Amino acid sequence: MNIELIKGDITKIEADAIVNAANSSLLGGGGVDGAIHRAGGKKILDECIEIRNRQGKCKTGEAVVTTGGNLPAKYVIHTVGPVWNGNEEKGSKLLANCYINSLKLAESLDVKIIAFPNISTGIYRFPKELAAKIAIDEVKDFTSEIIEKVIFVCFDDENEKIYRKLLEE
Ligand code: AR6
Repeated sequence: MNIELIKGDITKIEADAIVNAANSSLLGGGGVDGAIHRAGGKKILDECIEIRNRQGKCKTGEAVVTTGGNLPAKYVIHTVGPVWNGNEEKGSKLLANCYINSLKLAESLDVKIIAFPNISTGIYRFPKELAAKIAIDEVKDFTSEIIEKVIFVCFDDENEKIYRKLLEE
């Protein structure tokens, strides 16, 4: 899989799927979650509510899919990152699961291009450097016959710098 780094707003990205850093309620929130629901429209929330009614909340590290609504992306994969609580081992495993489960779900949908935000590094306060290392390691370790490109979309300067450095190594 090719890896690309973009600085900007994930709601503008033309990919088959974009990933949302959601919360377990799946009912929207702030940060990238708020931006995706605002730009994508009501259809995304309606499908999230259907998923809630079917399976209950989405557990940390797991992923579900909805339409992209009004977004350029066909699908939104909603994953729930861990809230940082200082437990590096447990948090790292859960964050890795977000990337793995999103990629697996994308494969099942025949997604060729997928874009990830920097999951958990905003409101959930996960250390940015560690989160970036986990994201890049998991994507590099994931071999796929279906997914051709993974785009890391960094919104803030700090994340962009960290990703650029790690990807150049
Ligand atoms: N495009 C790309 N990245 C963005 C955008 C955007 N439009 N907006 C923010 N980011 P956060 P979390 C970056 O807080 O830490 C929500 O309320 C941001 O700079 O969105 O996983 C949910 O409902 C940061 O690097 O998600 C949950 O309750 C990254 O996205 C909670 O926040 C993640 O920041 C999840 O917290």
